Amino acid sequence: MITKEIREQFPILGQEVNGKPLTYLDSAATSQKPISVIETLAHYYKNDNSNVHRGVHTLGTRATDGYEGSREKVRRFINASSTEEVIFVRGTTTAINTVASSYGRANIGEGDEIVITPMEHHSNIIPWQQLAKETGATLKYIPLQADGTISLSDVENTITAHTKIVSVMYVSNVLGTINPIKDITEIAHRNDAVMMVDGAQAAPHMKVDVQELDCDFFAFSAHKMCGPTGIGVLYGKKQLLDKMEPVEFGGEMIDFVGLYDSTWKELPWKFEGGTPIIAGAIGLGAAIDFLEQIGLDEIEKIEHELVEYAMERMSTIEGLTIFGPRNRAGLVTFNLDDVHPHDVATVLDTEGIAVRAGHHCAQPLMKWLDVTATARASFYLYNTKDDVDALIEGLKTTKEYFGHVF
Ligand code: 7TS
Repeated sequence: MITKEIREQFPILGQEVNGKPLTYLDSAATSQKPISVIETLAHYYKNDNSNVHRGVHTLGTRATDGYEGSREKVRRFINASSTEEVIFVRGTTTAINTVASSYGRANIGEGDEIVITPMEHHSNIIPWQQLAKETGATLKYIPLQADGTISLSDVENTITAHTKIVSVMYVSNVLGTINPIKDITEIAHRNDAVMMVDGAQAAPHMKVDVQELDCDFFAFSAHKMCGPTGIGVLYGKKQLLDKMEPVEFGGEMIDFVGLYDSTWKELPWKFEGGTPIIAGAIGLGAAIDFLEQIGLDEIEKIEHELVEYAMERMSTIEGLTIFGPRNRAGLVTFNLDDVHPHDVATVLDTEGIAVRAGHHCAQPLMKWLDVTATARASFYLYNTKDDVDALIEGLKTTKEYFGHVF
């Protein structure tokens, strides 16, 4: 599919905002949805809506087949070895909290270490902070290099025989850094630690193979990859998940319930207490179909060309600072002179351009960058060079608008 054809699949992109054609550059926050995903959700509610794993009636079977069919699509998408290793959760945040609460509480104690990095999203910091506080474990950070990358010698020096869990983002939502997850996993395993990967900014944009990475846990959210909100995935290796306790108890996740004791269903259902996010999971399956039809390699290529072009054009704007390494995923975080990033985003919005401004749920990273906030333009498969050109014009307008201040 050429970009024009891809764009036509996204009805929302055809509108005007503030009298200008919409330029959507906030896909790292959430992606837009193609018509196939929107129609899959509508079709499900119009035709098949029912609860799963219970009734013998036809609608119940259709809903269950759709829900479990999506699990198989996810398994294939990340190359998990079995659907038992694919747990549907609310999103990346819930996936990480599940591992911290279940695996963490059972396996971490005083004197143990949890290793993360200062570039993590809050959802990959706070669950570990809480776990460290509860258990008396130590939270350690792999330091960042000046360009916002991680060096493997620092990883070697930070992970020790006391480390029990290492949790690192694959791709930074602020710097665009692509972390060497396979190497970090190897170092974690050499020290008998388990490796958790926050894949929220990776799974939508590049081919992920959890067996190749050899990570123990991998988390991602459907809404950042053309799917609906409210659904995401926790991948975990079967031998670890088998030994872990559920974190939510109730319907759907039980085998036998007595007055004083109960037993759980087998994997993956023991982690899916309550009526699951059925339509969401089916919508995620449709999103995977869509992404695979275009091809993850192709998507990576589109984004790479866009980010290279954006970096080149943005570097010609005087007073514009770009944060993060040269080699990066499809996003550019920046500040313009001394204009507050919220003001930059507000002026850009008047031009129909949607960018994110703020701390991007990465306050420790903002401190490391020595800024309070930044603006961020993030690309996805439906963006074009015209979007980058609109951003450049918008930034010039912003400079003119605030020109009198300086
Ligand atoms: N991890 C990373 C790397 C993220 O970028 C995000 C969301 C999350 C975790 C949390 O995902 P959720 O689906 O559970 O909320 N990042 C962003 C962002 O950059 N702007 O808005 C949300």
